[in-house]
Amino acid sequence: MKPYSIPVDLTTWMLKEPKRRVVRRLSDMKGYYKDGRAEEAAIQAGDPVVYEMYEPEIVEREGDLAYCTTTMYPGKVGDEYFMTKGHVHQVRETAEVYFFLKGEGALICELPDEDVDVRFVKAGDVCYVPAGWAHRTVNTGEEELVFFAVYPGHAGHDYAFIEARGFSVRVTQAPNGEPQVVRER
Ligand code: PAN
Ligand code: ZN
Repeated sequence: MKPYSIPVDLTTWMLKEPKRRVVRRLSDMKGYYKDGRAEEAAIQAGDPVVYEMYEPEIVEREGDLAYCTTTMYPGKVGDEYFMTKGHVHQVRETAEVYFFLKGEGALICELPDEDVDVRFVKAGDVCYVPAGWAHRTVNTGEEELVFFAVYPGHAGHDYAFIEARGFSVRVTQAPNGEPQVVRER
């Protein structure tokens, strides 16, 4: 790999000409939301895009850094805000830095069977996800939530782990309209 630079659109924060663009619709994450009926109804009603990810380079080599931006759209399934699938890194000994660029939301981090941490974030916040912690982002706002993430190239993404056991908390809209953290177990 050689040194390079790329422009970023300072309004949308999109990376210009990403090598890979991943679009996740609600139907790509069936079973993730608590309210299965609301999830199915939303899929039938148009299957919204929940988030997109833009990667400028495909980096998998140890020693290099992978980075990407994620744009999450506003929305809910039942009273549960739109969220990412969430994952733990395949190589557990790899951390990650998130820089929130637009919007407001929550970052759920969980060290399986040990600890869980939910922090409410907004544009301008930098978050550190330590090695071994599973992580998921939630858009609690009315506009897009955009963030930039950097992590070791060889980290890998273990989605099956979260698909099987979920996180121990969910972020939902309380009757007063504010986001709240609800424990699952
Ligand atoms: C992020 C996430 C991205 C999408 O770049 O991959 O926000 O979330 P899911 O990967 O859980 O669908 C990251 O944490 N990379 O390691
Ligand atoms: Zn990650």
